[in-house]
Amino acid sequence: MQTDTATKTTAEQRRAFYERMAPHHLAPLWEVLRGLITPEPRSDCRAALWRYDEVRPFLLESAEIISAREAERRVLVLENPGLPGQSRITTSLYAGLQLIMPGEVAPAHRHAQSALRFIVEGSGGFTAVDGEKTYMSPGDFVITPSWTWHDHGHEGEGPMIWLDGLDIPLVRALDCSFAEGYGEAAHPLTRPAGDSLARFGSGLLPVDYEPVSRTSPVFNYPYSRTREALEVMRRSKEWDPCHGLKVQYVNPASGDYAMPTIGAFMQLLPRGFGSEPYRSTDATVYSVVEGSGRTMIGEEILAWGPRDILVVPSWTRHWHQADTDAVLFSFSDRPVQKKLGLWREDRGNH
Ligand code: 1HN
Repeated sequence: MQTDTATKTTAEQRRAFYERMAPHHLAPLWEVLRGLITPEPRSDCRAALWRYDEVRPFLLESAEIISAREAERRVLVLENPGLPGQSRITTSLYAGLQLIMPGEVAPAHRHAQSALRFIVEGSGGFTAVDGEKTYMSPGDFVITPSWTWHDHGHEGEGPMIWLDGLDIPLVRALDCSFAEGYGEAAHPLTRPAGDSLARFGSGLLPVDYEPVSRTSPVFNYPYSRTREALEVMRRSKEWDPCHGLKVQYVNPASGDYAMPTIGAFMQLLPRGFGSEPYRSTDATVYSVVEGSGRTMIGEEILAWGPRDILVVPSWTRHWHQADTDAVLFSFSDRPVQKKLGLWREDRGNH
């Protein structure tokens, strides 16, 4: 019989060996291998729910503590309870709720990170992206592409609140963050409000159009259009057992996701609908637009209503029940996983 010398060493001998090599920046793979290559996704990200009526008072109180200008962006970060202090809502994505009050400005800057805004409350607020303003209303999906100048303002009344989703942890993992301030509150406007939507979001493209970036040239997908589309589509009663009626936001110039790093979706669950269990490798953030119901996530039951935010971790079986007609916006890192050939989904209980 061949002797296996390694198995003869004691735990103490091994520890001494590891200690001798550590100053040389060497470490034994066999001690960590099983934690590195897990048979299934194993995440610290946990299922969580933020009730809007609990969060909103803190957000409004923040306006008494700091101005939007001083804060640069007055945001309460939605920290995943399993990832405290890391400014992450999932392992790969950041989310926060941003408040801007009438007359305030969030000054112009740009960064490598891509941002989405999903409008939750208020009207009369706007964001300007690379020289074009768009006014924002609840349910609108608004994009700030990587490295575009952007500032926000508010010409209306009452608080303006939206959910920010950024690829900050992804960009951090790749160490490719760049950022700069414009130096003035607002970047100059070069196009009228609504120009991008008319030019690129009408089933038309400028003749001979060549994309200038990987992000959609449409930067505000108004809820009025999305909601109307869902309402017409529901008439055919083709419900997906796991998703109800679910659509994804697209870049009209490529047919790809609207953003290169974040996929965004909207779904309608009719009153009384109970979805079948589903899981996918992209941890997903949901923002409830309309209606109420609950989502079962593993062993947890999260009951939600309008404007609540919830997160489903990677590869965690979940299903929804809608008490009323319900509309859910969601986003995840699905475009990244799909491009890398890593994305998986699993329907039902197998
Ligand atoms: C940012 O630029 C915005 O432009 C919001 O509204 C949140 C969080 C971290 C870094 C940059 C915005 C952000 C952010």
